[in-house]
Amino acid sequence: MKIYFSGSIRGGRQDAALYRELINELGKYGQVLTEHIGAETLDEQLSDEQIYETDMNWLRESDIIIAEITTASLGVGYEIGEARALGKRIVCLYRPDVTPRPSAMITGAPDIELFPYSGIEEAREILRGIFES
Ligand code: 6K6
Repeated sequence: MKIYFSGSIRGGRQDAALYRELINELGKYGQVLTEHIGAETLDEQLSDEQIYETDMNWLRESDIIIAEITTASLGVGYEIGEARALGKRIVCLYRPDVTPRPSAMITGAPDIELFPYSGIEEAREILRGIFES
């Protein structure tokens, strides 16, 4: 199982530690192609063109995309749209206590599975349900 985890980078890094925990959890169910999303420091070596090319290849390769959408990010929204066009299974997690109403283009889209949650323990339960059912 190849998992594409999507989370905010230039949209804001306030949830980076939570992304790390989610990525860690996802590692129990498959290979997370995008572990760097949880990195403490950002790799500034790659050009934007290299980032785009690499990420699009990983997206095509992946079986499922898990996006944490609490922090609004253009890149995450773009990846969700591309994943939909590629026919991938898309799961979006968000914390309504922080972001009660994520973009309607995500919450209103057919085929996108949406899971509100309050913290890592609840996220673990949700992921268990997704990967073990
Ligand atoms: C980040 C962490 C370590 O190195 C980096 C360098 N930057 C990026 N590397 C890989 N993917 C990126 C990078 N910047 C954005 N992305 C992709 O866009 C990721 O797959 C994220 O899910 C998404 C975040 O978009 P923004 O608009 O918040 O940056």
